[in-house]
Amino acid sequence: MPDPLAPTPSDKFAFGLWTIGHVGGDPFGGPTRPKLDPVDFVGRLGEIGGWGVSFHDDDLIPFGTPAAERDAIIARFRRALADSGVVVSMATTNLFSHAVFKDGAFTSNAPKVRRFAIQKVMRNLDLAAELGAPTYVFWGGREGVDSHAAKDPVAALDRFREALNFLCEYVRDQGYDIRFALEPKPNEPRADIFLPTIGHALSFIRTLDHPDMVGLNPEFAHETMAGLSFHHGVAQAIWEGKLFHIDLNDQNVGRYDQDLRFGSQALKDQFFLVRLLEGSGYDGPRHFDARPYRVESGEGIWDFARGCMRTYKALAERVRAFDADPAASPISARRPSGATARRRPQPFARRRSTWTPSARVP
Ligand code: GLT
Ligand code: MN
Ligand code: MN
Repeated sequence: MPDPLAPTPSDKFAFGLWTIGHVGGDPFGGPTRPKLDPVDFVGRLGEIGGWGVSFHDDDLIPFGTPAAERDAIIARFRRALADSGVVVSMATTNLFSHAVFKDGAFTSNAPKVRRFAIQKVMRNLDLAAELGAPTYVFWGGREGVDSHAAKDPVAALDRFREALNFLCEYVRDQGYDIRFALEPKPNEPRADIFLPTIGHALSFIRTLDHPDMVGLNPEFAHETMAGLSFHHGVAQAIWEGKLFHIDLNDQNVGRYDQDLRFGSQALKDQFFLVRLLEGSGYDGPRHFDARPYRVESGEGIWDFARGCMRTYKALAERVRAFDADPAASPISARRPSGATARRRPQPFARRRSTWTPSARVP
């Protein structure tokens, strides 16, 4: 009998190269396992039923790689995608590792850094389009401060908006079929990061020139770090038509960004999250931004990946049982349905015209 919890491509499970491929380093210790070749990564992911892969530019093509070598890496990766059947479900930019971004990328106080950051995104957008990624994520890890004296937060939001407006125009000019998804996080690696929560990001999107092109990539760990209900945050993103992508993992309240295995900690929260996603009509990737434990190695990292996917399917199965249980009917009658989600107006779209720049704090 087939295993009902075995992942299949129709489940749309996806992983970033930096997740299962994480080498186990943390702020207090170096790597504990070797780097995975992206080609082996997609081959293995396809074998275990994964559907999509995501990557930062630097995950695939190390920073500073000469052009000819870059082309060879891309050609090799393309072949691996074709052989494995794995699709590129999302791409993003590393605007946080290199020292040039030590004080931010789009919101750096240095105009040269801001320009370089935009060029780095444009270059990887070209690759994302070439490889068919429908979604491009922006996680502004360094877009913040460690001291409030260091940056004018109002000017920083202007700069952030200017960068996204420019990049939206670029995507339109090139005719790429790509939408942007902002990933909020309250802190780490900066003491305070701009656009710290789903709510902040939703409000910011309304101020953009092309708000329809921009949505969210919320992450369970990040919203939980802020002490908020991920379930309610995701629900509001769905309600506004802004859930473009999602980062699934697990997290303890009040800790550093743990990126734990999906369903390893807040099982009840994850149950209601799966119920919300499955009932809402969301048909995007179920993307795991989780990292195998530092003690893990070899086959263990793939057990970790399988565990994320199986747990999602196990919870989806429990959700179906819950909603079919007459004892739960007073609750399941209020289940979020796809029809409801589609019928919803998008309130921000109607309110957009009432927003003017002068309404902001000068
Ligand atoms: C980084 C971060 C993640 C983001 C990635 C996308 S990078 O690993 O911790 O939450 O999703 O830039
Ligand atoms: Mn995280
Ligand atoms: Mn993430």
